[in-house]
Amino acid sequence: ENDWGYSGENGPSTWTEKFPEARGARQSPVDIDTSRISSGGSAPLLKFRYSVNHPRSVVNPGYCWRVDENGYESELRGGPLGQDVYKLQQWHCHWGAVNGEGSEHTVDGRSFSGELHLVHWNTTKYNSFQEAAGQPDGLAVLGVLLMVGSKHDELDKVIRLLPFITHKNDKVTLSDPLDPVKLLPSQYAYWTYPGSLTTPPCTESVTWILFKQPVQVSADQLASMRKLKCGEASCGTEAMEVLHNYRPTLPLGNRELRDYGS
Ligand code: BO1
Ligand code: ZN
Repeated sequence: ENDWGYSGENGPSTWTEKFPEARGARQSPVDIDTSRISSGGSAPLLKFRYSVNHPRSVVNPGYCWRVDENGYESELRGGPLGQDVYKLQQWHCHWGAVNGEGSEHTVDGRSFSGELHLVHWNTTKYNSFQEAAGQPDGLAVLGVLLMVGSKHDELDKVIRLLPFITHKNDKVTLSDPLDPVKLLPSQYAYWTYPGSLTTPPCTESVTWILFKQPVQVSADQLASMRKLKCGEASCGTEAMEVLHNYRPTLPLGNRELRDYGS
């Protein structure tokens, strides 16, 4: 049972009571203050190789929608990741109660309408996602800022299934081919910094790679996300909607924020 969430009683300001790591100095998200970035110079190229044709699970864990890759082969390497190879575990989304808010990271104080997270773990050094999630170089999350615009066709393969996973712990199988690369912007310039999971346990194990170029989704697609409920079906009509699920930004402190690409 999840007792944390995004409401007044169980929201981000209360997480530190049960998850002391949420008080740490390497927390996420952060505001990307473009005036204090160390330029990385020439961009180390990010390389991804994702499987397209395999069944995926689309899940409502009670605080977002999540697509599980179910262990199928994939590779993320390059960029700030050194020689290590990372594998895609799952991807999910954060959004706001209204358009114009909902991203976890902000850029010069500005919020976007949502943020997609593609969560990878270091298979070079660790044997499982759970093991990697506890290590400082265990995870790499690709962040994609979402803005309101035209309908996103690849994402729609998931959005179409959301009415079938309205309640917490609901789960369906997505059998259509889906290419995770199509969820990324066309330009691969990014910001990177060392951070944490943005939900409990807020473990400080993530190399964040946030694409500078936002991706468009439609207002209808965002509205479908807000219909998900955080309670189980047995709660009946009382189960509340996940109107928003983003953590406010935390101080960057003395961490280095690097900029790659133009
Ligand atoms: S995020 O991309 O920073 N929003 C993020 C947050 C949490 C997870 C992945 C990405 N995964 C969590 C699982 C928990 C598990 C934890 C540590 O990883 O949801 O169930 O305890 O392994
Ligand atoms: Zn996330």
